[in-house]
Amino acid sequence: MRHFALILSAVVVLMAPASALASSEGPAVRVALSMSPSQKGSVLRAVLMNRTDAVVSGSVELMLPDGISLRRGPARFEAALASKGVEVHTFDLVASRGIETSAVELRFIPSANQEGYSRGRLFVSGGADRLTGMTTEQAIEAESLGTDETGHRLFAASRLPRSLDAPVPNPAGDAAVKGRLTWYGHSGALVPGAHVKVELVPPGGGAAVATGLTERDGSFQVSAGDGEGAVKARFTLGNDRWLLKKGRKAYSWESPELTLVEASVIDAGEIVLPKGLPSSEAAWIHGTLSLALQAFSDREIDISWWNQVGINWPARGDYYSWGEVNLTEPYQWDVIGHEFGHAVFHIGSNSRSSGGQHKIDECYAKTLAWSEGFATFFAAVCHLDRNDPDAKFQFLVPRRAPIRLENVPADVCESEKNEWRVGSALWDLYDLHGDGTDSVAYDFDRIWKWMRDGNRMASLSDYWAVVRQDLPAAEREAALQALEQSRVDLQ
Ligand SMILES: [Ca+2]
Ligand SMILES: [Ca+2]
Ligand SMILES: [Zn+2]
Repeated sequence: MRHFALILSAVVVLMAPASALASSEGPAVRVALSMSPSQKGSVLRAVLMNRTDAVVSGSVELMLPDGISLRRGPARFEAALASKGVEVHTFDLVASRGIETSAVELRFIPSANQEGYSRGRLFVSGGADRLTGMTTEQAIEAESLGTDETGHRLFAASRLPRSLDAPVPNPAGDAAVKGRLTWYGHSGALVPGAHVKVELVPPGGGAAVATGLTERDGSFQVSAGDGEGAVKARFTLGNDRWLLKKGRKAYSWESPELTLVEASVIDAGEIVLPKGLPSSEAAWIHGTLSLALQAFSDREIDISWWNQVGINWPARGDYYSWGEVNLTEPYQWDVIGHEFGHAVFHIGSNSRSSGGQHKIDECYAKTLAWSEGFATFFAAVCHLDRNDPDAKFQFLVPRRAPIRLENVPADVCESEKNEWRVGSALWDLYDLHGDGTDSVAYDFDRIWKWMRDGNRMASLSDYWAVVRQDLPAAEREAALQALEQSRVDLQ
């Protein structure tokens, strides 16, 4: 047994570099909410924790659903949290009527970044005398219709009211279903549900009789051959490139029942995920990942290397580990882009990375800075405008947010051992905003090709060696000037 244990630990050590845990700095202020009954009604308790060594100032804002109000006191006030400080605030809530599960949200908005925030959220229900609370995970569990034998956690989608087309003969001779998938995005507007797996399944469960994918505009048409009778359209947030899940259960929504018509296409109409429910927010993550896919597909870049990546939500932290992306908040587009950038880096290139502690404004191992810097750059390619004179993020590393990529603050450690500067050097190579000594703009297909060309690259200098070799002599100096503007001092 002793030998066995030794062999096992050797295997773990060998595998670690390829699947290293890469996590970004968490929120500067963490918010936790809980609900408890009191003699007068219901008390919401908010615990605010400053996780940094500095004072963090900002505003606290309580957002209540219709039918619930605050007995007294302001719903918004200023706060300054001491270094590593913890503050507890309580709010007396009054419900004017029976409340169906609705979200109570408390945001901490730092003064330094009015666009960014961290939040605590509690799903409350009950009556005038007493409200009870559920965490996001409990609420997702509660609204789920259950799980099926194929490992899907099922939810109900509905059909938006509109008149449906009558069945039309299908030239292909199959019984087929068409329709369109949408959901409510972070802004509250309906957005198309692209790149989503669609299946036709028997209403009582069982094997799918047809499979397909939604298009970029959310539309789909799937064929069930000579199938007949009732089916439901089932939408799973994933495709060949990723799969949204909690633990081992994929997130899936089922439409109302449809009836197949022999050799005809029937119209399922516009299928929409429920508004305001936490499970539907998994779709925001899917929408963000669609931009990562489009960064490649819009440029017709080969992605045959890209195996399906598991996306775990809600998770306890934002990190990439053992081939999976773990996420806390579905609205954090830049954090999601960064963590998925780690997945792309690991799966699509054989670049080296290393784990360990890292602070975005400090210097450390250049291999760690290389992998972190690339992940941040990838988030920028997915989301930021190449012409932006002040390209920046919103939620990434709240301690220093907004993280400005085109204009790095002077106090950030100067070297290729710093991830912020590695990310900004790659950004200058790519962006169209000429500034300082940056006069180049290579599109992502070139930048990705160099990632693929490199062999065991372990730093930005290693990357530059690959770029340098590929560029015509006349372009080398300008490319080097663009990279070195970020004070990365390449070898
Ligand atoms: Ca540029
Ligand atoms: Ca630039
Ligand atoms: Zn990272």
